[in-house]
Amino acid sequence: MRRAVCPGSFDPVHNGHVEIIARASSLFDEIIVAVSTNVNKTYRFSLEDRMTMISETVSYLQGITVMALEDGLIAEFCRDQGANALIKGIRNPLDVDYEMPMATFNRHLTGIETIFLPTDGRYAHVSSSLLKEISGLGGDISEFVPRSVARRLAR
Ligand code: COD
Repeated sequence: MRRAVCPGSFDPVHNGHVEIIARASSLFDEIIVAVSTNVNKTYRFSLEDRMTMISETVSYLQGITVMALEDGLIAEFCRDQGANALIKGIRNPLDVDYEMPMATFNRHLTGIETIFLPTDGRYAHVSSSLLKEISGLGGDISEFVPRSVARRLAR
């Protein structure tokens, strides 16, 4: 059984995330979407809401489990879950610069390998923080988020 972890804040999940999760699920038997609960971070959506939005969105895919990523090392989470790889979506060179040292540290910590999947061009400019800002100012972001997310953002 090949298992990979897709970690993130997912505050909220958007179509760029979903596309990466879907592509990862075609490469592995099982994907754990690990939703971060960093106590030093302020989230717009509760952990429960972030997990619900992901579960609703990826329900059409087989072999996806959504879990909370309790505070701690992602490398240890992967080891505890018996995962073979960590999956990260890459939008641009800045993402590579940010992710490379973490990938190296994570491999050093527990041997977990990181696989980088390049984003689909449609989502290279998309981030949760920009979507929150634009929707908060009345902009239309419906093209970039699942329906359940658009509804919650509009509230
Ligand atoms: N297209 C494709 N991929 C995307 C897009 C997009 N438009 N937007 C984001 N992504 C990717 C990101 O690159 C990331 O891989 C994933 O989707 C999640 O993105 P976010 O923004 O929801 O999540 P982040 O970046 O806030 O998540 C950070 C983690 C929780 C992964 C990170 O903080 C972590 O690993 N924490 C665990 C603590 C730890 O072990 N620290 C030591 C590391 S060495």
